[in-house]
Amino acid sequence: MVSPSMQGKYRNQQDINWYPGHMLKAKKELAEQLKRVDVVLEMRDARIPVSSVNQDFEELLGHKKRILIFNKTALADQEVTRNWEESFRTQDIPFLFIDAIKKSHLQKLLPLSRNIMQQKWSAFRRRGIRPPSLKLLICGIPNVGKSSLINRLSGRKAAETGPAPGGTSHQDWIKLGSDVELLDTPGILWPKIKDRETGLRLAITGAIKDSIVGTSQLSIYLIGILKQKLPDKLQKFYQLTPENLALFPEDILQKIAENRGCLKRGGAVDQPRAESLLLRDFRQGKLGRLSFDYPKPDDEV
Ligand SMILES: Nc1nc2c(ncn2[C@@H]2O[C@H](COP(=O)(O)OP(=O)(O)OP(=O)(O)O)[C@@H](O)[C@H]2O)c(=O)[nH]1
Ligand SMILES: [Mg+2]
Repeated sequence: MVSPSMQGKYRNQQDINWYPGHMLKAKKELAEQLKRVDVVLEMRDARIPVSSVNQDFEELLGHKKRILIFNKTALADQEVTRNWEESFRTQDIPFLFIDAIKKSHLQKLLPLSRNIMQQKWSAFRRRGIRPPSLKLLICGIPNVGKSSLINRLSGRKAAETGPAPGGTSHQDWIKLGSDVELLDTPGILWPKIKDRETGLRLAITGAIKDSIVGTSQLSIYLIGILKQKLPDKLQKFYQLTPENLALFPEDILQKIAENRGCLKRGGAVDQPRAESLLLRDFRQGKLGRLSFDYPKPDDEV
């Protein structure tokens, strides 16, 4: 999935890993809860449907009934998302592409979950027993929007959310009305991210905390991709000239810092400030929609 130019650029650099103790603990606690839940909502990032797959879940969830939820669709390239939807339609696992903030397609989630339970509940009803409340567990990589989805579904601020990964530190059952309960869980990565490009994609979309890769490398990686995929947006948003765009990413970052007034006392460029600004603008969608994983390898970044 990695283009030759990108492979060359990052081949010799360190692996990217983030697996603090709380993730191992969260994984064990997740395993313990599984028998209590009816359906698992496994959340991935619509911009990186492949890079956001935690293979540990495959093992852990086994034959558990599951819905794949791809969140932050409003930040992903629309055509690429359509292609992903097409490719998932050929598989027999239910899935939804949603956006928790824009509230798109959220209304499909509970009917889909109930539908999955229909057979079991019909058996209850035949025996004259009222089915118990629907118990859903939401899991996924950090910062993908699990708690935000819960808040949207419940219509209140039931779960803690925030721009940095690690917002949810412990499991929490949240009631949605009288017949649905949802278990929020902390985001979990895996012990060893084998390829660096996957690590970079997880970091740029916010699943790995910035200090692991460093904002400098992340910004340079991002500018390289924006130059290729969204040059007009990059140029316009930061008032760059066409000549600026032809520069190396490091030099473009310098121009962004100058144009945005990211200067230290004395007038020298404050590069860390410009890096944080760029990453924030990108993550808020101000630089346009961008996908990093592609179902068609030819479209790779
Ligand atoms: N644009 C956009 N941003 C989102 C969406 N969902 C969540 N966010 C933002 O992503 C950040 C993380 O959201 P959370 O809901 O805390 O993510 P989480 O998966 O619970 O994170 P952890 O608890 O750290 O695992 C917040 O800044 C949210 O506002 C979405 O659908 N679209
Ligand atoms: Mg959370």
